[in-house]
Amino acid sequence: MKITNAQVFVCSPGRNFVTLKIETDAGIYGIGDATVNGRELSVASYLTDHLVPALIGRDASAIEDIWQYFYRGAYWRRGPIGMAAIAAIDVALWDIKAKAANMPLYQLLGGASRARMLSYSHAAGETIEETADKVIALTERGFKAVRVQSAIPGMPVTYGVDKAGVAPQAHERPRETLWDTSRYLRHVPKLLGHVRDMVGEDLHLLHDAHHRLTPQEAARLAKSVEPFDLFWLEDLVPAENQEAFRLIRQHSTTPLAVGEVFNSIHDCRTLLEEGLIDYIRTTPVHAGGITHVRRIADLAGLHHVRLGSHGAADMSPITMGAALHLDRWVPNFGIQEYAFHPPEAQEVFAHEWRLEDGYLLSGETPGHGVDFDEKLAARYPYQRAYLDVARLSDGTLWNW
Ligand code: CS2
Ligand code: MG
Repeated sequence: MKITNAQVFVCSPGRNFVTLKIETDAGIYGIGDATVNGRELSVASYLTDHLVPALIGRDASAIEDIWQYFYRGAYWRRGPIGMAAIAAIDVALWDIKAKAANMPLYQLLGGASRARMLSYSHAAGETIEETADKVIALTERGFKAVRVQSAIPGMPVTYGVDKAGVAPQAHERPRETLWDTSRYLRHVPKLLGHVRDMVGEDLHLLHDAHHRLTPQEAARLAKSVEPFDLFWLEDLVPAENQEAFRLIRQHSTTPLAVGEVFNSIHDCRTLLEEGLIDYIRTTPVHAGGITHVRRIADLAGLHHVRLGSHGAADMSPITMGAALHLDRWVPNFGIQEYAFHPPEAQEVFAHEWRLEDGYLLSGETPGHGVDFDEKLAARYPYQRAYLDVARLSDGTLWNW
């Protein structure tokens, strides 16, 4: 089966997405997600200008060889842009192979290890009380796990909490937000303690520190929230320095999750091999597709680490589809994040996967079960948008 065409679409149904469609001489096509929030056009160009010309004419069934060709053959390996481009090709080819085999994609990976996947979504409020109410509202929708974030008194804007519920899309240049670690470290134990008191013992509670702390501050926070029995604390520290997690591990048994910004197995090898984390957050679109996340998941499994893939709304429903087929197969599954996509995106990316009583179901149609409506997508043209930037009160540029 030969690849006859590959097209890149950049559209903005509620937010920007980059989609790759690969067509073959068998009349079967596959789609992949290439979205990197805030750098969409870079990935689109990496595909259109550099990878697609060398993709046309190749054997669509040779997924591994194509992955190796574009990874090793690039010379400039790794990095979020190149790995997202390779990921889009990889997921589209897995979609094609599963359609050609007339099987849902998880069957090609080794079949189902579970029927449904535990999921979590986001509760965030301006106050601790409002946040608790939103947590309870998600439990009433069936969620067994909820990520808990709230505004921090004295900080005008806090990550994950915006009046509209979603960070406003900054189009001219990034919105600059203020960060104050001391206020944050004092507030979060109160927030999580209050919510735990309100919801009881059974509900899984998660929290995302979004890369804001130093290892010492992270160890302090992880220790301070131990009484609240969290499912995980996420992204406590920027993880370029993987060894820094040894300090956190020595001071606390609170489960740790890292990895949504990782794009290769090398970004997490020490974390996994030394058991410094409990969940790895890599996801098909950012970490080289199904081919590479499968390798990361297998290494993680050797070291008692479970897969807890990133599932924010700024990755298209294609990535959710691919992730759920991985989740369905992977023996060391932990949890799947699901932050609801904008309604326009739900229309452009028709999908079989669905949420039911707090669990996600992958669907059984051949492929990953997600489609892409090119005509409808054309109604939502790309609009440059930036992620926020954070600064400390003295103006120091900080991690967002
Ligand atoms: C967050 C993301 O869902 C999460 O865990 O870290 O929403 C993250 O802020 C965005 O994906 C950044 O584009
Ligand atoms: Mg996160």
